[in-house]
Amino acid sequence: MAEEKKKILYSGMQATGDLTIGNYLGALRNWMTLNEEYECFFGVMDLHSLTVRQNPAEFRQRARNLFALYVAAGLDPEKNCIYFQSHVSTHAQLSWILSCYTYMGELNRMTQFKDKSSKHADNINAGLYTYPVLMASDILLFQADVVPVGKDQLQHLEITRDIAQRFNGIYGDVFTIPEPYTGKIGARVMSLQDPTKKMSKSDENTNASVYLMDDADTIRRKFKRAVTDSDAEVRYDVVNKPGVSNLIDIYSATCGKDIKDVEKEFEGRGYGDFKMAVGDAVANMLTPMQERYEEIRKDKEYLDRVIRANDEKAFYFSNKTLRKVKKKVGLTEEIR
Ligand code: AQP
Repeated sequence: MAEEKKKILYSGMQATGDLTIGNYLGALRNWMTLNEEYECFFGVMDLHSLTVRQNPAEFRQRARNLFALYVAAGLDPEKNCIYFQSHVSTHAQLSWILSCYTYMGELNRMTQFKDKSSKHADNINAGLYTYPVLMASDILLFQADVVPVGKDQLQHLEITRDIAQRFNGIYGDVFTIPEPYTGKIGARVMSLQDPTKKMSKSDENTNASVYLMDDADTIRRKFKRAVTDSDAEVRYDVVNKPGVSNLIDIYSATCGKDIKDVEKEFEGRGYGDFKMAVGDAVANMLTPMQERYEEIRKDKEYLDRVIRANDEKAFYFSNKTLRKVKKKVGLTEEIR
């Protein structure tokens, strides 16, 4: 019997900072098992990262490190397509075409543009504004059926669907209309210094985030200094005890324990003990990944080979869509 064709899943991360345990527990860790059910494409979204000014030398390193981390975290580059967005020219090309099918009124409604422009008031560039069109292109090029998105990206997935439906309405069925991924979603990890906002890789306060490459002492120190409250009871209550609740979430996601069991485990033990346990658990989770990462990062030949093969696969796949789009809109065919 012919094997049933897997649905396609698309996701990626920006190289805007070193990955945090938020990126890991919230996304990367769950990507590992998705390839059993889906054909997966994961991008290093380096073009998106340019909407914020980057130091070129650091950025180049960081993007390569991000790729190596995908592999170190357990993403098999033979079973998933993991690649650099900037190496695959179809992204930029489709993005231009789709920007001609996107209305300013739609982009004006994007809340992330408003948030990011207030954060980077000295650099409100057009890329920040048209970011959702590039994101739509990423997804539509691969004919993705599903996209794992956090709440803050849901609006961008909706505009992706609108653009695709508009295009299909004019030219026939060109794009698959993507759905949000509804499977198991990872934990939402909050800042250790301000538990009302999410942990972010670009947060300037390095004590607010635990990075995947932090050593065990640094991790323990960051958890020890994490902002909590004064009543010393390890109890889950996001509204009144956001700091402790965030630590419970992290511990629960790291050890695979239920929140109720975590509360029971630390009943009457105070915050000092609890913070130490969270620090130890996170350090133990990260150590094997850090060791694999060091090995992979040193093996230039292996990394180059895997990057080349995956870039080619991503180009081959996405170019099928781009060629179709170009034909539909009436661009002349290339003569080679
Ligand atoms: N704190 C978090 N908790 C759970 N999941 C998170 N993700 C990010 N932060 C948390 C998930 O990680 C992926 C990374 O997506 P991205 O690189 O495109 O950017 P982002 O969501 O804006 O992540 P950051 O770390 O906050 O980056 P900056 O600082 O550049 O804005 C996504 O799947 C996201 O849901």
